[in-house]
Amino acid sequence: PAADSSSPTSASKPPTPTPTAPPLLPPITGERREPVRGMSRLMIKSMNESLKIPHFGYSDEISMNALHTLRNSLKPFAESQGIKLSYMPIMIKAASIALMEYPIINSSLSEDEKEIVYHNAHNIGVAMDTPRGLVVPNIKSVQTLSVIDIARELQRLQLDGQTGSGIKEADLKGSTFTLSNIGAIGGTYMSPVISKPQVAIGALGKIQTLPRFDSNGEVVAAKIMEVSWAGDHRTVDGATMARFSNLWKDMLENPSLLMANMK
Ligand code: CAO
Repeated sequence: PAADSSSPTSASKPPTPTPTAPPLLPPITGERREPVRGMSRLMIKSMNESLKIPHFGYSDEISMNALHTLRNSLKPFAESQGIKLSYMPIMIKAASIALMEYPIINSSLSEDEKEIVYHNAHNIGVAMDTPRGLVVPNIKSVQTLSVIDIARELQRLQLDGQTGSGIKEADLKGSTFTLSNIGAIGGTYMSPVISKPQVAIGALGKIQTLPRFDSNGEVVAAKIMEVSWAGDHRTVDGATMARFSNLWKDMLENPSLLMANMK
């Protein structure tokens, strides 16, 4: 029988077009270099020093429900004083009270590593993201300040960080302990880096609403924040860091304890 010319056969298939490669662009070469100046230069120096510190990490989660209520109730008073109250001043004050109980966290190891230097003042550094990059000014003698005083100082430093003249040198010097609120930008956990000659730093994660069990075993919506501490393991051990963190956490979860410990 004659072949059916309408049925597709291999002979009648149109030839598969050979893909043609697009014309190659010339490879991109060259690079852009810029001198490392200002804050970036300081960061290189201080981070190289930090590398010499044997870090350990410790993390925990904090229920922020009570602190959320406290902050909301304090906000109108703070506003009447011209202050925008965030969680930070309360967390800084709680850290100072916990430092009184665990002064080793507010210490330094001497350069020859023969002495531990306990600092009387709690000069609490606050990592700040500014148009010039990361800066860490500190709030001096937090142990003598109220939450409103701390909020006022923080606001002054934030304003300096955002404006032309920048943060003053005196505000950058003498930190004895640092908190880094990376959660204001995002993220939950962090591995913060200790700045010499300090021995500890805490990084605060983003406050999130997550399901948790209450004391009756019921699932509730809880405001949760993770904290990631780093300690210098030459002078601070994990158990001390855990106890310090527990005390700090207790005060944030139960602010009446914070009130009870205020001097
Ligand atoms: N989770 C959720 N919301 C947060 C938060 C957190 N952890 N921290 C702050 N917020 C909220 C505040 O409550 C505020 O909300 P409202 O306007 O509703 O009150 C808002 O975010 C802005 O807060 P803020 O950033 O102005 O104030 P702050 O006191 O909480 O933090 C500062 C100040 C300077 C710590 C912060 O702005 C900052 O720069 N963080 C970045 C730190 C950083 O870069 N760390 C990395 C160091 S290592 O490279």
